[in-house]
Amino acid sequence: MNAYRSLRESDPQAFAALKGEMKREEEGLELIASENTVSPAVLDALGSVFTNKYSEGYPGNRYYGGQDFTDVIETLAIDRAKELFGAEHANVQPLSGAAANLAAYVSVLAPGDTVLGMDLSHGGHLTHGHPVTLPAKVYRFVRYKTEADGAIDYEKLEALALSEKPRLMLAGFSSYTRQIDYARFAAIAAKVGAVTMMDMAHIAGMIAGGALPNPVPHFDIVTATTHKTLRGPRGGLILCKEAFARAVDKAVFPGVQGGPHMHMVLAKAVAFGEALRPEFREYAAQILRNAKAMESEFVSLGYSIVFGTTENHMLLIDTVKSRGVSGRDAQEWLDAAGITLNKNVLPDDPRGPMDPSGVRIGVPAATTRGMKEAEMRQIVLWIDRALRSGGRKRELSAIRREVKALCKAFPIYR
Ligand code: DSN
Repeated sequence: MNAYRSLRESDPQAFAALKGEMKREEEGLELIASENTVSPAVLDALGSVFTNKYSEGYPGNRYYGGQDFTDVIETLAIDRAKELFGAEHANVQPLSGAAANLAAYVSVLAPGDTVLGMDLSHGGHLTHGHPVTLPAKVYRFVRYKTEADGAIDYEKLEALALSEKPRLMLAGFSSYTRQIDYARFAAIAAKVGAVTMMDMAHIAGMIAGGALPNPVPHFDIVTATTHKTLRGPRGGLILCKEAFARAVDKAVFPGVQGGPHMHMVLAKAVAFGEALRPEFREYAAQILRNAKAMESEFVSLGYSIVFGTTENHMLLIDTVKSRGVSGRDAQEWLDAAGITLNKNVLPDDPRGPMDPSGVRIGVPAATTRGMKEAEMRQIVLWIDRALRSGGRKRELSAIRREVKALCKAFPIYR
């Protein structure tokens, strides 16, 4: 807490909110699949003087002076990202995953071009062509779906590609638990002459840690965020084949962004350095073991697992089918019990996105604080108790006390 002395003294109101968030994170269980907790070194980088610096351009070729050290850190981040994923080219400037995806589209598409992307309720992301987004107004997105068993039917996908003749075929997801067949996907794209793109935002850390197959050799362009399983600062990343490097760099800056956020670039370099260490491989493997432990406990309690099973860090549970509780109630009751997750639409969900049929659960943050299979099983029992509680405050408070005791044994920032 002493580290924040200046903030406490100069702005007690802002400091009070920070203190509240620190307590919330330490005392609660974070199960939002896209969240994680960064190391103290990444936090140091984010709070550094690099936030003061403008650096439009790229290392060795900037628009403003004073770039001696920005060039050092951006080159470090680029080199580490390339090493981590075996990529030919890396752009570490995207401010977020949405910005990375937008820049990727701009780099290869002309307005009106057709893109195949995964349907939102089947696991795709908003930026993969949902009608409310800007890319969907500029490009023509055609969205593919998953099958009843949770898999993608590649024969159907090929038929769709042959009939729609996309310029870009996009793989990737934000609420999907199965492994994509990268080679098959790329082979279909090759048949129709489409550029291939994979959004690996959710699973970048598991890929970096060797727990999941690497899409980079198969795809022309791969986008990611750096703050999910990769456990870095909030931000985006684009990896691509050398042939796309110039177009991608131009699309990021000046195409869709201005000055990069260099404190974030420093933090990315630090996080990539951490992900290159052997401990990170163990972390990625434990994420997978923890997700499977949760799955088997949910199955033994009779829960309906969406997409059939999990092959990554997250699970989707049909709470309506399993316990007659809507996704919104489940999220609210669990919040009251000190367990944070998000309500989530399920494939072709008959309910709206603000009160859908299920929840998404992720284990990366709990795994970061050292929790293993036994804790995962206990967490599932608490979730089940909360969903059976009918929202009764006394029961949710009792669970919260138990959650707090467990969290105390697994501190985030010692
Ligand atoms: N909001 C992120 C997620 O939760 O999956 C994706 O951008």
